[in-house]
Amino acid sequence: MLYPRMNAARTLIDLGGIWDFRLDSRDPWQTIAVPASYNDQKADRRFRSHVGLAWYRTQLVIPSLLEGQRRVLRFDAVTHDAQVYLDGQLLCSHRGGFLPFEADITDRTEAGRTYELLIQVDNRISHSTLPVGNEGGTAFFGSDNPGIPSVEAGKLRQQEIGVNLPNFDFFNYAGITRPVRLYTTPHAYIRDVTLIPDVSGTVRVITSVCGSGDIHIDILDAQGHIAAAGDGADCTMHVSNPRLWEPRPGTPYLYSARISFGEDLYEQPFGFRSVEIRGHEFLLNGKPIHLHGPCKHEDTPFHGRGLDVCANVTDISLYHWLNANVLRMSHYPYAEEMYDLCDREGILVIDETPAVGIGAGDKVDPYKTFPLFEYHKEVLADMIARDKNHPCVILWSLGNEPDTEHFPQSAYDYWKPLYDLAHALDPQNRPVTLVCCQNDYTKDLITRTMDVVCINRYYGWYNLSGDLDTAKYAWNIELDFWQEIDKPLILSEYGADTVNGLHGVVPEMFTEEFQVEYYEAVHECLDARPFVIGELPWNFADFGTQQGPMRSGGNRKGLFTRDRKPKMAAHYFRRRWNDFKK
Ligand code: BDP
Repeated sequence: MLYPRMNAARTLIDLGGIWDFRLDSRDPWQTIAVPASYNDQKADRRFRSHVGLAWYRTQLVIPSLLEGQRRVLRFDAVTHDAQVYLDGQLLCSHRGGFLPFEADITDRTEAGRTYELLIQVDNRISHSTLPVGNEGGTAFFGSDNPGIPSVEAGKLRQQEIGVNLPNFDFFNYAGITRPVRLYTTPHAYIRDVTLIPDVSGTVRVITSVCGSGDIHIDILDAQGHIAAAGDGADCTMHVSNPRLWEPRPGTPYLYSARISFGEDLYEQPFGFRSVEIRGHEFLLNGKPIHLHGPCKHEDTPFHGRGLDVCANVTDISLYHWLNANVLRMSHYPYAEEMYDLCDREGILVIDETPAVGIGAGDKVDPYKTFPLFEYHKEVLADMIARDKNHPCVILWSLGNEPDTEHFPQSAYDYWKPLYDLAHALDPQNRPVTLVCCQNDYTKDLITRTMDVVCINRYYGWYNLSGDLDTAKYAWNIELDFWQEIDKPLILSEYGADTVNGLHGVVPEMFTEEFQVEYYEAVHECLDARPFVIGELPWNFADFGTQQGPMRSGGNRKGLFTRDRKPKMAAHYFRRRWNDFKK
C-alpha cells in the first residue's frame, strides 16, 4: 500500500487533533489527542487499565475543492481492531494494530459536506490476535501459583470481568496511534509501485494502476536531475555510475522514481543497495557488515505508542551518537515515518511482524490451538507490501520468541511456510529470520533453518542471575553449538534491568555498573567469534510495560532512561561501537 504523499496531482489532509472519545457508550464524550495511544492521556485509572471497546468521534469535512477527485480515508494504525462508521453507516473494518488500511469514500461523500466519523476500537488480545493474549491464563510476570483456591477463584473472577493478560512484555497501548488522513487522487490512479534496484544501476519499476492511460517514469537523483527514464507498467531502466545507499558513516544516497500515469503522479524514494548472505557473512553491497544497535519500542511518555516524529528524530540522532548502524523494530512494524527517516539517515532496519507470545507453556501446543496461521500470513504479506521499497529494510523477522522447544515439529510446520512466503512475496528477496527465545536450543528445529540465526539470550540476568563468570561459561557453551550451524548469528536481544542513578563499587544487579559489566562479559564471548555478525542490546530506552512483580516503572533495560538520558552503558556502547569503525 502506497504511503500517502502530496504532489501536483494529489492532496493530503491530516485529520489529527483533538477528537471526542469515550470508553463506554453511557459516558459523556471527552477530549482525546489523535494520533496517540489513549491510555496515558488522562489522570484516570480507567484509561490505563481499560479492556474492550472504545469510541473516537470527529467531524469529517470534505472541502468543495475536492469535487471531481477520488477521495480516500487512510488510517496508518488503529490498535488493535477498528470499525469505521461514516454518518452511522459501517465504512470499513480492520484487524491488527500496526499496519495501515484505507477506504475509498468517493461514492459515499459529496464535496462541500460534513460527515460524522466514528471509530470503534478494540484493545482485547487473545489466542487469535498478534500480539497474543493469555486467555484465562496468568499474567506474563505473574506469580499466580496454581492450586491455591483463593487465587484460582480470583483468576475465574478476572475471566468473568474480562482482563487483558498480554503474553508479551510491553504495555498494551491502544487507540488511534498513527495519523488519519484524507487524500485524493485522480479517478484513474496509481495503486502500487514496486521497485527492484540492483547495485549495477539497473532498476525495474512495476506500476499497478486502476483505469487506463500511459505510464511514464523518471528516475531522479538526489538533486532532482533525471538520471534515467522509461515507459510502461513493467519498466527496466539503467542509471550510469549509480551512487549506492549505505548506512552511515557511508552515504545513504537516495534516488526517487517519479511515475506519471494519465493525470496522476507518485514519487517513490529508493536506494541502490544489495543484501546477501554468504556462509556466515552478511553482505551489504557485496561487503561483510557487522550490525550493531539497540532494539527499540515505539514508546514515549504521554503518547504511549502514538507517533511522535520529534522523538523519532531524537532517537535516530542518539543512534548516531552511539555509533549504531541498525535498528530492530521490535516487536511490530513501526510507523512509516520511521522507515523514511532511516532511509534518509542511513540506519539499517530489521522489520518484524507483531507475532509475539505464540506459546502457552509445555502443556498446550500453540500451533494446534491458537487460530493464527491464516491471519499471520496476511499480516506478513501486508507488512512486506507496505515496506518492500525501503532501502533501510535489510531483514524480515517473522516474529519474536515463539515456543520452538516443547513442540518443535509443530513449530517447524508453522514457521517454515511463513519463511517461504516472505521470500516469495519480497520483490527484493531479502533474508528472513525468526527471533528465538531462550530455551533448549538443541530441541529447536526451525531457528537453524533461517537465513540468519537470531537469538535472544539473558545469561547473567534471568538465568545464572548476577553471576557473570558462570554466565560466560554458559554463553560459550551455547555459542559453540551455533558455530557448528555455520550461519550468520545475530544476538538479537541481551540486557540487564538498570535503575538510573543506582550505583555500587561492587556491582550488583540493577546498578549502572552491573549493566556495563554484564555487557563487557557478553562481549568477551562474542568478540572471539566472527560468525556473530550482530549485537542488538535490549533495549534502547526504558519502556512501559504492564505492572507486575518483575517490573518497577516498566522495563528498565534501556541504555537510556525513558526520557532519553544516558546510563553508563550508553557511554560504554558509544566507545565500543566507535572502535568498530576503525
Ligand atoms: C525478551 C522479550 C522482550 C522483553 C525482554 C525482557 O523479547 O520483549 O522485554 O525479554 O524481559 O524475552 O526484558
